[in-house]
Amino acid sequence: MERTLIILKPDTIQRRLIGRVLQRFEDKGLGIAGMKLMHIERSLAETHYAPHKERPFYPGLINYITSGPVVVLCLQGNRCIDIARKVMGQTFGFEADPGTIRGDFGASRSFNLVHGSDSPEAAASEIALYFTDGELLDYAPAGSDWVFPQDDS
Ligand code: IDP
Ligand code: MG
Repeated sequence: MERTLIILKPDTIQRRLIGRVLQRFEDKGLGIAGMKLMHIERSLAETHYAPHKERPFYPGLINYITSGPVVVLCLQGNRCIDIARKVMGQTFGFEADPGTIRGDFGASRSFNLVHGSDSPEAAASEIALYFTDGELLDYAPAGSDWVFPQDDS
C-alpha cells in the first residue's frame, strides 16, 4: 500500500473545516495510518519547503504554515499520492475544479487548505519529517477490499 503525507493547513483549522476536509479523503476510501494536531516550527517548515526556497512566495508560505495549528495525516491506499492530489485539486483555489477541496473551499493562491506529497520520493521524506515509525499504524479498515481490490489490473 502506498502512503502520502497530507497537511490540513492553518486555514482549514481556523475555518473549522477539519471534519469536512478529512471527509473528502475518507469518502474516497483512503486509510489513515497516522494523524496528529501540531504547530509546525519554523525550522521544520523550512526543511519541508526547502524545494521552494528561491520562490518569491517562500517567506509568505513559511509564515502561513507556521501561523497556527495544523492536522498532519499519513494516508494510505493504492495510488494514494495521485488520488489525494486529485481530491485536493489544483494549487490555486480560484483555478481548482468544483468538487475538489481547493475548488470548493479555496479562493486564493496561498491559503489553499491542504498540502499533499507530489511523488513517492517526496512522500517518503515528508512522512519521515512528521511521523516516527511507531506513530504509523498498519491496519486495513473494514471494507478496504471493496475500495482496493486484490486484482486491480
Ligand atoms: P501544491 O501545494 O499544489 O503542491 P506548490 O507549487 O508545491 O503547490 O506550492 C506549495 C504551496 O505554496 C502551495 O500549496 C501554496 O500554499 C503556496 N504557493 C504556491 N504558489 C504560490 C503563489 O504563486 N503565491 C502564493 N503562494 C503560493
Ligand atoms: Mg507541492
